Amino acid sequence: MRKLYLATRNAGKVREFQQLLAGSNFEPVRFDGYAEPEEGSASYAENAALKARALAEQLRTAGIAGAVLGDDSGLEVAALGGRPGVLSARYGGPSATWASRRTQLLAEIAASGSADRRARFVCALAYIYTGGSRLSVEEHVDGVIGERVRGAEGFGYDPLFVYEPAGRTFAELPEEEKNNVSHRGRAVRTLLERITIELPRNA
Ligand code: ITT
Repeated sequence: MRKLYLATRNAGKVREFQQLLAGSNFEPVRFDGYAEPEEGSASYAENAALKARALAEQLRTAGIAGAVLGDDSGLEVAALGGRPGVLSARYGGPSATWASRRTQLLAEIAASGSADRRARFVCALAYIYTGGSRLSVEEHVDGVIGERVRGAEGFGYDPLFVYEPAGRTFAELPEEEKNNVSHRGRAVRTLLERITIELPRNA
């Protein structure tokens, strides 16, 4: 079992990684001293790499060897031209709460006058092994924005994101069902495949 240090301060992501990596060769762990870097606005991939590189550097300084995983994700809403996208965590400004972000998003969609409810969650992962190997993957899942919030599972925008094949929001699905189809679930499975195929043993 190899330790995989998670470059995130988001408890919802950590829970999902724990479930998604169960049964793999990786044991997901947090590093208490993780200081998150300032995120950019160019791309999910760049932000995921920024987070992974920052934690890899902090682990090196602490004399800890281990693989590192960075996640940058976001919600793209068609009626808003793909916003909030890479800026999803910053939507609504620094004092916003999750309830206020969700309310604001519904209000913005209503104000857009568009009847288009399509949306997409995107997840980029950046994997760094201390030996220097790097991999990045990006996956997404399509859905629609509900008329109101529904469900108490998950985190963030989940109560607004209706996964149409299930007819329920991500916050109404048990964690395992969300992970089977979500952007993060898909990205983790793609990454694990690529680690097996492309990297030398133990990288
Ligand atoms: P870290 O940077 O510490 O990982 P963060 O919350 O700042 O945590 P991001 O910069 O990747 O994460 O921002 C992604 C935003 O999109 C964030 O506000 C999440 O809550 C939201 N988001 C990402 N994945 C989600 C999911 O599976 N369900 C609901 N919301 C999600």
